[in-house]
Amino acid sequence: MTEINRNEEVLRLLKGAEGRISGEGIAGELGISRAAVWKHVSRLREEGFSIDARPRLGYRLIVRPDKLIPTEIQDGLNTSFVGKEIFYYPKTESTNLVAKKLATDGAKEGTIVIAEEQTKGRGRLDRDWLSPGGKNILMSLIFRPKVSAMEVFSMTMLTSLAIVKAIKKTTTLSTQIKWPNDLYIGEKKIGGILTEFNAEQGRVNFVVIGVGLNVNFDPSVYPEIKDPSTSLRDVLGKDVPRSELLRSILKEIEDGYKSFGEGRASQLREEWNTYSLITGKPVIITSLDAVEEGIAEAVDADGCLILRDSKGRRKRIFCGDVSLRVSE
Ligand code: BT5
Repeated sequence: MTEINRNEEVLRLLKGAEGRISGEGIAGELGISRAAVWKHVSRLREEGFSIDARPRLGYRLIVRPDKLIPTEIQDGLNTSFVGKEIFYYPKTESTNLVAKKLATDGAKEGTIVIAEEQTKGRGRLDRDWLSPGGKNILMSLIFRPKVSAMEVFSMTMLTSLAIVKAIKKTTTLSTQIKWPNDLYIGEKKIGGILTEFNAEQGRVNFVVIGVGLNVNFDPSVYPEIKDPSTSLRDVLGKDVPRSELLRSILKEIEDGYKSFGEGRASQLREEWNTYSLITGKPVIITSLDAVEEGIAEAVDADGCLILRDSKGRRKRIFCGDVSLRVSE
């Protein structure tokens, strides 16, 4: 058993105890010394748990922190490989940046990087992703799918679908997906995905999927976010437990990834299309060298948007560097 697992086990016993549990009791259950129990309790305290310790009476868990620390996330996580390895940072530049380095150094598939705060959070095209510390979900996942670079968009698709499902299960709220990588509730953006990958001769070495999801922050504190934005808290009027939501997201992503690996990409796409915010709507698409208008029909197998122009002609728009706006 690793040290992290032991920490979790100690936490599980503290949570399960009605009132106090003695150091001896924990030591006996886990087959470790009382000094080792004390060491784990100290580590949990460093992570933000408030644990009362009384000589002879034992330990009592008083407060669980609202932090996305590995011990909290892994407690009750029922995935087989996603989130088994977690790198946690109270503050870092960008979780995608960290994940890309880890992936280059050989990190295992399913490894995740989580930050409470980013000093250089990024969207696509080097845009900023803004989020106050400790309120939202900022994470990156590492995958090593056996696919060509052309198929990478499926990873963005399965992630957005997974988030929609996890939000529904955890909060009952309905979220929609705005092609290619945004999540919306109503007319407001609640999250975004930044997928980056490394490939050689067309074959993918790794994919890093960055997820920024507004959970408990108040978007009005960031007037610099120009597009209308919201958070789950904003919509529900109460805080959402981040670790529970995150566990659900990880499970849904793993399930989606397994489906994808088993050749069910078209099923995922069909499901994704049912949550699409723009289907059937008039849209304006801006890329570096063109502006195109038309009706968004669907998203095809390669993740391209099928746009029908005013003359009825259909055009495939690659999801690369485009911005999309629903026209008035
Ligand atoms: C995205 O880009 O929506 C992808 C965002 C991915 C962020 C995650 S956080 C963890 C990981 N590490 C990173 O560094 N990034 C990923 P894009 O579609 O380009 O949208 C960016 C635009 O969204 C900005 O120009 C703002 O207008 C807006 N925006 C910024 N922060 C926002 C927020 N918290 N909520 C809603 N909109 C926001």
